[in-house]
Amino acid sequence: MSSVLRKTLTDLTVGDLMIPAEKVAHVQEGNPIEHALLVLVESGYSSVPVLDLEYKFKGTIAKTPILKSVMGMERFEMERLAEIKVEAVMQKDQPTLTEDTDFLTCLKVVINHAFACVTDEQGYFLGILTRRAILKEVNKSMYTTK
Ligand code: 2BA
Repeated sequence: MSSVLRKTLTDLTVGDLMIPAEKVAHVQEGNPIEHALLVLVESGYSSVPVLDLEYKFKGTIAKTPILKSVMGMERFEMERLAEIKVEAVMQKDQPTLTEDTDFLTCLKVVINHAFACVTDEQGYFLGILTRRAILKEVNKSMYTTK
């Protein structure tokens, strides 16, 4: 039996539910947005984490701000995708969690965010917690508690 099954909802922490860093698609802040768009389109995700060269969490990047940044008066100026850096377009004001963050805090965070990044005390990226992981546990608990 997994640790997730043995615990009640309120005993769960981020560490029980997160997707580890090695399974998460990400880009670096110094990459051109062309690379970020390729990662987003290839992975199928609408938004992914942005890290620095040391693997510290810096923000997230999504398809819509990338496309807005190359939107001209009459057309998308796609040649500019190679000139603009991820750091100029990424969202910086994103919530972060630590592995010991409790379930109720996670539930509140995923109301407004499809995922939140998990970091250690130094800001090194450890993985993500998705809305799907939280909803799965809520759904499971509906069938196991009265
Ligand atoms: P979105 O890309 O907007 O995806 C919304 C939901 O659609 C996902 O919810 C998932 O249920 C489904 N989905 C989208 N693309 C998928 C794919 N390639 N494979 C499987 N399912 C896919 P969540 O699983 O709750 O994920 C929430 C958000 O977390 C995603 O939003 C994405 O921005 C990010 N994310 C999830 N897994 C990721 C990973 N391995 N690497 C990078 N980002 C990830």
